[in-house]
This record gives sequence, C-alpha cells and structure tokens, in this order.
Amino acid sequence: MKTLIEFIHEKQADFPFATGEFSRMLNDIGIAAKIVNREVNKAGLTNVMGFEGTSNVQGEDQKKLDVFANNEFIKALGHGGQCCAIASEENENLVTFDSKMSNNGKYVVAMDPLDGSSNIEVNVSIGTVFGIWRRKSEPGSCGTMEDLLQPGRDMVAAGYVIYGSSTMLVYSTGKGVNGFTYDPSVGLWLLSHPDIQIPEGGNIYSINEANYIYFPEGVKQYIKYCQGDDPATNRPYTTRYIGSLVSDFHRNMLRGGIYMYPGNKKNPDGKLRLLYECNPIAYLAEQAGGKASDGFRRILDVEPKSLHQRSPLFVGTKHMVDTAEYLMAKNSPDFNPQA
Ligand code: P6P
Repeated sequence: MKTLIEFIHEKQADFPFATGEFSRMLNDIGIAAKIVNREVNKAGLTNVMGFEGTSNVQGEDQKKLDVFANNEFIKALGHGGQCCAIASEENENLVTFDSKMSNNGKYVVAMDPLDGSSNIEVNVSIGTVFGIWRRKSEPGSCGTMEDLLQPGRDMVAAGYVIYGSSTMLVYSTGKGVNGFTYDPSVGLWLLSHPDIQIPEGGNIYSINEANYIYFPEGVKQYIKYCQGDDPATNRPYTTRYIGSLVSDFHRNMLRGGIYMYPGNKKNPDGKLRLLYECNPIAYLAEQAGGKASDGFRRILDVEPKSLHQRSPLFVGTKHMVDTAEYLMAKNSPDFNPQA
C-alpha cells in the first residue's frame, strides 16, 4: 500500500506552483496527528482525561486532550515554516510565529484540533479538522486576519483525522479525496481509501432531534420527509447521530447521507464554526461529489467576517441536501442569512 509520503510526492507534480513547501506542511500535519493519536488511544490510561481547568473562546471547558492536540498541531505547523498564521477553535486570537521562516510562509491554516472532545470519556470517535489557504498578505511578516478571513472556495486543501476504531487521515488538495489509515506497528499512514466518492443513494440523516421544537419549519418538514416512505427504497430513511461531526461526516462520506446542524430560533447561526468546521467539511464534500449548504447557499461562498463565526450546516449526498434546501426555501425563508 502506498504511504502518505509517497502519495504526496507523487501528487506534487499536480501543483506546478508547489515548491515542496505545501507537501512538507501536509506531512507535518500527518506527524502531529500521529502524536495526537497516541495520546487519544491511551486517554483512559494516563492523566490526559478530564479538564485542563481552562475554557476556550467558545466558553467550553478545555479538556486536557484539546489543549494537547492544539499545542501539537501549532508546534508542527510552526516548526515546518510553511504556515504564517493559524486560526484555532482553542485560541481566541490569531496564532502567529515569531520566526523569519514562518513569517515567509505562504499558507495559513484554520483548524479544530480536537472536535467532539466531550466524547473522549465515553470512548466515542473524535477528530481533527483543518483547512489551508494561501496567504493574501505580503510574505516577510506575520500572517494577518485578512489571510484567515477568506471564503472556503479559495481553500487549497482541507482534511480531517478521525481517531476511531482505526485512525484515518482524509484530505483533498482539490483533485479528489483520499483516505489514509494509520498503521501504528510501522508508524505509517497507508492509502486505504483512494478517490472517496459520496454514494449518490444516501438514506441516512444525522441531526440532534432533541432540538426539534426549535428547528425551522423547513428542517421539521425535511425530517418528516426522511421518515416517510422513500419511493426509491419503499422504506423510511434511517437516522444515526454520533454527536461528533467528523464521525458523522466520515460515515456519510463512505455510506452516503446528510449531516445537519441547522440554525434555530435560539441560535439562528447554529453551533458549528464556519472557518474550521464547516469550510473544510464542505470542501471535502464537494470534492467527493456531495454538497454543503447553510440551508440556502453554498458554504464555500460564505464570506467570513470573524474567526469564530458560526454557520448552519447541511452537508452530504447531493440529492439529500437539495431536498433540504428546497424545504428550507419553501418553509423557512426567514432563516436565510441573506434575506
Ligand atoms: P450537539 C461537538 O461539540 C460538535 O461541535 C460536533 O462535533 C457535533 O456534531 C456537535 O457539536 C454536537 O452538538 O448540540 O448535538 O451535542
């Protein structure tokens, strides 16, 4: 099986502009993910469970593994020198590096270093999500907010790591999506899922129905549609909800389906963050033949205004997102952020 390094070098030819820096950054992300994987896999055995005693910009109690993962990815991206700034769920402000090499870096990264970490204690899969853009500011100084506040359509790469029954790195650089499974016995990422395509005939819907009474009418109508008889299969869809974005999305990437975290009457923008959750997931979905929307428009076309802004997310099999968008336009036009 092809290793990640072999694959990156093989594909480097696809990027005439890439001088190897981009490849080096992807490899550094892979190394940091191995280190995080090691800690996640022994979370129950060592003192990395539980809370760090601090909270992040979301007001969420930071778990020790959140902080550990954040530090590892920042360290790896800082040492590599290709990244001049990072937006992280765990840091209120932009992370920059006081180093000449990094200040000449051509790229910026937005990441959620350990999404779904509330699942750690109950041994449910969690994940890392990242998106990569080219900087807009001139090299030679720290990356800027302007470098990070770019729409998802301008991403040059995106990916996630899922720390589950096996650990996988799934990423795209704009020419399809490929999945690598980590083999800890040799310490290598091995190409196990080449050219991932979201199956067209998805019938799994994934949403936290505990929020039902607050959902827009369009979402309620879509759930009713999923629970009705599907003419294609003559039986209702099925529902799965893990409560871990990367796990729910990874299932949809391989099996088809839709993941929804809509806005609601209490939180019109929903819960997920545009920059480092919705954008990378949307990029991967589109690269795999799927679709990602805020209920009304393409996620990748949303112009970000702040690092931690939220967005509703409907993502997965194209026909399922199309139907959800139709019912949102018909029943809940008032939820359209552009209305
Ligand atoms: P709820 C985890 O906190 C997360 O950001 C996603 O990984 C997950 O899909 C979602 O929130 C779960 O949120 O409100 O359903 O518990």
